[in-house]
Amino acid sequence: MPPDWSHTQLYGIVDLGYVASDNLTQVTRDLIAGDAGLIQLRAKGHSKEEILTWARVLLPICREAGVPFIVNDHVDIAVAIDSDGVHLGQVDGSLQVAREQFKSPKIIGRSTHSPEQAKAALAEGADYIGFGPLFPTPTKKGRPGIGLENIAGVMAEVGLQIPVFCIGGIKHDNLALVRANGAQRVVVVSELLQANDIAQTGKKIIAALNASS
Ligand code: 3NM
Repeated sequence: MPPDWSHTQLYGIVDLGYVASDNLTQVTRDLIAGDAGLIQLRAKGHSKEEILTWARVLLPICREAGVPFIVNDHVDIAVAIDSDGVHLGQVDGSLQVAREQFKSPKIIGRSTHSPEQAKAALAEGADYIGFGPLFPTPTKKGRPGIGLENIAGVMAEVGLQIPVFCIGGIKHDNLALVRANGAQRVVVVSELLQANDIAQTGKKIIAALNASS
């Protein structure tokens, strides 16, 4: 069984769009030190061979820390390295088919971009969802921000059953607003990966999520 990540508030993505390949290990360690409770390897545009190589290096780092390691997009790579799970977008196929590829229970997440997609992912058996992009973001170009107005509804309809990670353009500076609209968990990519001190920034993000005002 993967470790219990169900109380995780910060999901860290090691994104090759921001991290040089020779820095993946250090960034993964820094995200874990910043209390990211789930780590994903995201390497859009890279070959399966490269991703497999990187995933093999990062998995044991996460295992040792007790943080589940999730592979973005590639079920076959996740199966090959026996990762803790896989994250699939809207066009990446059925969650059930993905689940059947693994020999043991795994964490399977889905990106969702509307309340309808969020509910459908829950019905389809997702273990968690991403919900966004709340704001337009250079990390996922070409998508409009969906805004904050549907977070509370999705939290009520989906978030009581599976973790909902809000994503897309979230920064320490807008966290109070994001939280005020109902978010309890977030994925922060560019701000974390571009921070001078990733670990300290991660902790600051979690503190802001838990602030009382
Ligand atoms: N998925 P940043 S938004 C990887 O809405 C990703 O599904 C999204 O990066 C979605 O924190 C996104 O730099 C990018 O905005 C998040």
